[in-house]
Amino acid sequence: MTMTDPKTALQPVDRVEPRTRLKWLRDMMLIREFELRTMQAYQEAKIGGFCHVYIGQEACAVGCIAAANPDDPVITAYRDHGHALARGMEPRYAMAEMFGKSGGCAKGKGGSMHFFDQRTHFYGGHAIVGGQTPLGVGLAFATRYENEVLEQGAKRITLCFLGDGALNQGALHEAMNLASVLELPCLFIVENNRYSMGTAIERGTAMAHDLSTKAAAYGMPYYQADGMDVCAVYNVMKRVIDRARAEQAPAFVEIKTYRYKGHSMSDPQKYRSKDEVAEYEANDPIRRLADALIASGDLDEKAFRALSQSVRDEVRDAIAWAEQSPEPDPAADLYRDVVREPFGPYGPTTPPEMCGHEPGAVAEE
Ligand SMILES: Cc1ncc(C[n+]2csc(CCOP(=O)(O)OP(=O)(O)O)c2C)c(N)n1
Ligand SMILES: [Mg+2]
Repeated sequence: MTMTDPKTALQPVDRVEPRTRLKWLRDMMLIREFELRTMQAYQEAKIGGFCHVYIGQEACAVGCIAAANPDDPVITAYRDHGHALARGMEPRYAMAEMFGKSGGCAKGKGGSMHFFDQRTHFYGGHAIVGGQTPLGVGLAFATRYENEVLEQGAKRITLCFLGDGALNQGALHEAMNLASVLELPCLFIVENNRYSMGTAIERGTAMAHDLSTKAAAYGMPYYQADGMDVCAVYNVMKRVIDRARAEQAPAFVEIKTYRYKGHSMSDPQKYRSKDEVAEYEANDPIRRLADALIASGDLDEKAFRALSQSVRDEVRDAIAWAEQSPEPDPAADLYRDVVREPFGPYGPTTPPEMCGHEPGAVAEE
């Protein structure tokens, strides 16, 4: 594999159908509304523990996941609500997890940072910075092994998202090395939002101005996308994914993005100016796509308002559902789905019970 010029390596993708771009708009709006309500519920002490919102970064998850197949594994860090929803996790299922209720995707035992949904091939939600990257390589190994050795399943690729803060974790470098040596179809997708907690990337990361050097160290092609534009993300990712799927090889993608809110719910944000935040907000990916659809005649303000209302209704319903979902039962649930015996026997994880609500068929174990 050789170094790739991110500007010339990718041909433009054909114009995407307006109907598809309207779906992306709704997906981004759903994530935004879900998280605004999450912040409110957190302030009302209905949600506990750590909570990191993705507001501003929605185009990354939506654009990348739109370019993948539904059975391509997705894995990410703790800022995971957007990826799970973009992947199709039911908002009820996601909100109940935020509330720590037994109807949540991890039965209320994971919370905000540990979403998981096997049926949509969403493998978490991981709180250790960079910890998901060796797991992403393991998923890529599994899909390649299934396809080539067991002759089961199509060629798949793994979307392994990470923050810019994970660039300096040893685990990432071991993972990238292995993916390259074994030629595993793992896409390392860096959501470069410029900060790792309060540390600006150039303060903590060598060669921050040119992350292609990270890819070059492991012989991987490097690509770059504007994360404030969902169509641009899709355009890049469609080509990257098609190529990685065909070649069954890794790649490294940098998506330039920005988070509007603090790192977590308690962040005085002394490390950046209000003007900087306002500059990015003025280039908001949701407004940008809505304006483009209005300009092309595929959306009008009335339809946009109706879309906003439907998203608000869906999230309100998710909150109502989460509120009435039962608390986990400590006596019955504490050791459920926990591997206790060091040498087995291991049983399969039991699928979450939706407490009377079943959003779709549960994947076969
Ligand atoms: C191994 C490890 N070290 C430190 C932390 C504490 N920590 C939590 S989030 C975070 C910042 C990570 O930033 P980045 O990867 O850029 O992701 P972002 O929050 O910007 O999405 C740190 C240092 C941790 N969770 N894991
Ligand atoms: Mg970051």
